Amino acid sequence: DQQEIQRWFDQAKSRRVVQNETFGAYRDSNIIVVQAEAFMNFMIGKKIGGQEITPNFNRLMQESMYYSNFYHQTGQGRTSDADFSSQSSLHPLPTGSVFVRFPDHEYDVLPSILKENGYETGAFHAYESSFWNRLNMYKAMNYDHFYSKSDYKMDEAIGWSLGDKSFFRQSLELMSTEKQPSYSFLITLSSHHPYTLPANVQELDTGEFKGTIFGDYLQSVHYVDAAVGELVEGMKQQGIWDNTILVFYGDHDNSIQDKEPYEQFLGKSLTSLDMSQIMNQVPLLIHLPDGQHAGIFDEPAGQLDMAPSLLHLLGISTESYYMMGNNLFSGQERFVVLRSGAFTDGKLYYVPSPDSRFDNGSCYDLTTRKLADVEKCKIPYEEANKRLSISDRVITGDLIKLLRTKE
Ligand code: GP9
Repeated sequence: DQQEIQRWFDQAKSRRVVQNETFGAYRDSNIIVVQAEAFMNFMIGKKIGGQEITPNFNRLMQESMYYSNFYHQTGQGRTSDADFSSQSSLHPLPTGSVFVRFPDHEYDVLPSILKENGYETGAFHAYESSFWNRLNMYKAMNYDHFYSKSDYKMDEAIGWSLGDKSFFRQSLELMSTEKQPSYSFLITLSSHHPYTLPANVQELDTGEFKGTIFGDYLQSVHYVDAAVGELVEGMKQQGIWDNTILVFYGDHDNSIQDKEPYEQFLGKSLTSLDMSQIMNQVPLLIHLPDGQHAGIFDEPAGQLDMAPSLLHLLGISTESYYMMGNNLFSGQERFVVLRSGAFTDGKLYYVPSPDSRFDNGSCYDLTTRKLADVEKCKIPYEEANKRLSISDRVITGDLIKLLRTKE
């Protein structure tokens, strides 16, 4: 069992660890990662009544790497799963949250690795520190600081807590006291379900969606987008724009499952494949300090890919780490497995059936966007399940510690 797991990680390493021109190209840059609440991909670049939903994101996209086929890989642990997968490059669990169930097990996580490499590290989230067991988990992840609700002045009340505009402004102030290079992980909250914003911050005319949860969702995303615009301005004023890698991604879907508002918004009828992609895709944006490598990248990618990719840019080898995600800068083909057992390699897209029987699942050909013979998905299906099972065994059995002693 352990040998099989070790063999899988060795193969993953040979795909991931690459010395090319981007390896170390941004050595010692500061990093700010923004994990945005329920921030999905379908409304990026879209307008309603002539008004852009995400004008700031769209502008930033021009000088950033935008991953248009990026998937969240979360399960029942929702925001905490997105956090766990992005920092550890392992899958979340099939039930519950790793943060709650196994905070004391060993993982190769970004804050801890960066701290070992001379970074000052901080997690920022203006909510109760105990939620999702963050206080314990962030200690275990070796963050130098965890700034939670009590570290912020509640000067802008939105939804569950502080509005994201104030959250970003105050987070930048807190960051300015840290030594560089620094790693800052910011978790937003204003676009949390049920998405109701105070009237004075509603700046989007949601037209036909006014008074619906879908309209409220677009409204809240528009507010978060404005906050992101202010964050970028704040970073420029603070003099850190040119020496910081800014990463922005959505944590998970908005829980609005009903197909109709999406069809109405996008102006077309949607297939099951379209809906599955809409509900599982979140945007990923990477802005490099010199604005290089900007463009739209449509090969599949997922949250597990963040840690190995950032470490590659910083020139920190991931050779000794137990990570499962792709290195987005390796030039290798990518395979993305979702917690539900769905997967894609960019050519095929498989959706499991509720009874989990392989043949009852749907295997789509992404070129025709039509159903293909399910047998076409057989080999990647086995690989996807192997990955989920290895990840589960590593997490629940605290295997990283054990595997490392046997190296
Ligand atoms: C609360 C926030 C919400 O701290 O992270 O988490 P969610 O309910 O989206 O998982």
